[in-house]
Amino acid sequence: MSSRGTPTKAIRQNRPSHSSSRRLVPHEALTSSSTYTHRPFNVVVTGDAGVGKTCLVLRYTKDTHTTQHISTIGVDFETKNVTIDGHVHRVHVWDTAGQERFRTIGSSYYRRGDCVLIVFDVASRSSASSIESWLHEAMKSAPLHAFIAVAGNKCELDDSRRMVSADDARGIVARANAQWMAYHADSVSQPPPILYLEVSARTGERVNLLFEYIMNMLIEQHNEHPYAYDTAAAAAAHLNSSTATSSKNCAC
Ligand SMILES: Nc1nc2c(ncn2[C@@H]2O[C@H](COP(=O)(O)OP(=O)(O)OP(=O)(O)O)[C@@H](O)[C@H]2O)c(=O)[nH]1
Ligand SMILES: [Mg+2]
Repeated sequence: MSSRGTPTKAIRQNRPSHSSSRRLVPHEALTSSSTYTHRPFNVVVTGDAGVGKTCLVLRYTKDTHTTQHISTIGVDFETKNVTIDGHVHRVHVWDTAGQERFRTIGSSYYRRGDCVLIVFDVASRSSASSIESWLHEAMKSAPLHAFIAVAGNKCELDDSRRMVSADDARGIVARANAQWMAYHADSVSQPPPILYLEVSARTGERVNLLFEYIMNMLIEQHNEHPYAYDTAAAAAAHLNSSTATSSKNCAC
């Protein structure tokens, strides 16, 4: 991401839109808060081009589907309110482009990702092999508390089209999970294991379940570490730490 503001926005103005209601959102939206008790949860969706990230996001947020593949340029954004146990939670879902040339734009969004959702296509072996490299992207940029989930999309396809069996996928995710745990070996607490679920954005199968798991995990994390999710408290903490820093640097 360049320092000139929102290059994604500039790029996106030249592309056909998936939906007329889709909003172009500046980077600051990642931290915006409203009347909710915590800032929005950020879920960053990644994976190879064509695996169905945009379809998955649109199935979850709008319950719609298209058979067209219009490559995402940069990053798109959808938002949804979810009521759980009488509390309204807002989730921002960041739909990143799978094409190689946009990798650097996407990685800047990982930084505030509370969850990184890696999607692969069960009909594409190479997309499953890429899970590890997407996990490494998350390791480079996502916060330590980020929850990692993997979705094997297009699970409604019959066996003749399927190239990655459920067992193969579980093996790949287990290896990724071992790396994720090793990455946190020196952390005070170990992260939850990587979640794996097969879904179909086309039929909607298990899409809500996937996001329910993610939301429940994020709510649990929020309850354990409310400061990380409360913008007012975070701002106060930041102010205190900068006051501490400036007094430490004071020459008097
Ligand atoms: N059979 C099947 N096709 C799907 C499913 N989900 C998406 N597709 C198709 O896969 C193609 C790519 O979907 P997109 O959602 O645009 O893929 P993407 O991962 O966002 O691709 P990029 O934006 O280029 O990174 C489209 O033709 C979709 O209709 C699914 O669950 N089953
Ligand atoms: Mg897309």
